Order: sequence, then C-alpha cells, then structure tokens
Amino acid sequence: MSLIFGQLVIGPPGSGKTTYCNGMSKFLDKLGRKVAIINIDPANENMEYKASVDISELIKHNEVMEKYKLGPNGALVYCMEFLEANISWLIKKILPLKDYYLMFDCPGQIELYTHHKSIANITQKLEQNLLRLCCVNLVDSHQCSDPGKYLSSLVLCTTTMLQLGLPHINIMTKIDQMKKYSHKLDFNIDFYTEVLDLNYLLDKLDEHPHTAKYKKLNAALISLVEDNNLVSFLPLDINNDTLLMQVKNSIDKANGYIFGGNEPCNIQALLACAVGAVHETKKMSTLDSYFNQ
Ligand SMILES: Nc1nc2c(ncn2[C@@H]2O[C@H](COP(=O)(O)OP(=O)(O)O)[C@@H](O)[C@H]2O)c(=O)[nH]1
Ligand SMILES: [Mg+2]
Repeated sequence: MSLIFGQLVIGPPGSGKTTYCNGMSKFLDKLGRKVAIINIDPANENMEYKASVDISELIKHNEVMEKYKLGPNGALVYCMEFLEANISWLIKKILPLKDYYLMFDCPGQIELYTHHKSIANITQKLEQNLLRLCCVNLVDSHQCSDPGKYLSSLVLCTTTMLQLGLPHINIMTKIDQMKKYSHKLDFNIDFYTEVLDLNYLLDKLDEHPHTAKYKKLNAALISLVEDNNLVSFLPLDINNDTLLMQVKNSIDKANGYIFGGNEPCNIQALLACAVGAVHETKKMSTLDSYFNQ
C-alpha cells in the first residue's frame, strides 16, 4: 500500500488553524492535489470547509462537559484521550482516503502538544499505519508585538517540536495584520521570522516593565531556545499565493512528499502559480517590501 501524506495543523486558539486548513486545501486543489480535511478539534468554530472525517461523529465536546462536569479545557483533554483509546475508529475512517492528501485540523489547547501525551501517541500510531505527517505549527504574528509573548512562543514551539518528534514547520500567521503595527515593533520582521541573535531580545525583556524583574529567568529561557536552535518561522497571509506556495514547498520537503507523492499534477495551474510567484518574488524580494506594498 502506498504512503498517505498530510499535515497536522496545530497552534493556540485563534491562531488561524481552521482558516489555514480551508485556504491551503483550496490552494492545493488548484494545483491538482486531492485533499481531504479531518477535523479532530471537537470544539471547532466557524468551519468553512466540509470535513471528510469529523471527531464530533465519535464524541461531542459539550456532552463531555455536561456529563463529567468538566470545563472546556478539561473536556478537550478527555476528548483527545478518548480518541487515542479509539484510534481504530480514526484509522478505519482514514483508510478509504488513501488517494487523498490529508489535513488534520487540531484542537488549540497548547498543553496537548507541550505536556500531554495523547496527540503524540495518536500521531505515532497513524505514522505506524503508513501516514507521513508534517506538523504545521501556527503562531499569530501579533505575538511579536511584545518581547515576553514572543519569547513564550519560541519556548512553546521548541517544546512542541521536541515532544511530537515529527517533521515540523512553524508558521507566523496573519502577517497582513502586522502592517498595521509594524512601526511599533522593536525589530524588523526578519528578526522575528528567522529568530536572529536573541541577545537583542534579552535586552528588551530586561527593560520591559512586565519582565524586567525576571532577568535570570529571561536569560535561562533565551539560552534554552538558542541551545536547541530548532525554531524559525515562515510568514503567511492566507490570501497571498506566493507565501502559500513557499509554505507548501517547505512542508513537501519536510515530510518527503516531494519524493513519495503521486498526484495528477495540474501543470497549467502550477505554472501559473510559479510564474506569479517569480513575479511576486521580484516584487517582494524581502518581507520588508511586502510590508511596503
Ligand atoms: N487578517 C488575517 N486574518 C486571519 C488569517 N488567518 C486567520 N485569520 C483570522 O483569525 C481568526 C481565527 O481563525 P481560526 O481559523 O478560526 O483560528 P483557529 O482557532 O486556530 O482555528 C479568524 O477571524 C480568521 O479570519 C490571515 O492570514 N489574515
Ligand atoms: Mg479552529
């Protein structure tokens, strides 16, 4: 049986997971790739796509809250443990989708990726059953507006990468929104996406009213991120095909789709996109020029 490729789309609530699944699947569809979206977020809101598999067929978040008197976060953890215990349900649903590229829209509770084991166990079992996933971790670009928030995103990304152990691409979402406050940022955008010399960030943390009193902690967290040296971000505005193309290419390299995928490629759409991309890339050779468009 041939391999099934796909993306595990994770990130905090509101970071843009559902919008990304919808936008990326439409983009891939234009390129001739058959995509199926699998929603494993039982508390998902505003689903603009039609999910091929939906966890709410297995378990309902509001019923778990009522039955076990749990809050929203506790109920989400329960639902993921329930999915792990019923992994054969998910595998049976996925097997008929063997000709599709799969996008998993995941819950937003970050503890599920940094501490709790269920998601890591679920992905391990899916990988054993011939899936080749790339974890796509979304971070809202608004996190760059505050040095403490940005550092916390770096720590969370590092922990998630170590905990899940999958090929991994971090994405900074809603980069279009950044235009509104880019003049207020401490550094230019490349500093945040490429995670450049964090000593400059440490200076800002040591000056900031919220973090100035935690100098040793700031330095320890910065060295944790630097010593692991795992995190960088690709920028994304969901309505920009050039940035979507860049993200798609990186993901395809990360999980090996470029070697193993066999899609009936829509050459015309791909060429149109590539020509557009070259044109766009000339127009925005750095992200700075994207901001000045
Ligand atoms: N401006 C802008 N808004 C976005 C973008 N991606 C997502 N959003 C918005 O961010 C909000 C949260 O998105 P959603 O996909 O529901 O986040 P989720 O909770 O992670 O699934 C929605 O209002 C989206 O329209 C983007 O690239 N640009
Ligand atoms: Mg969502």
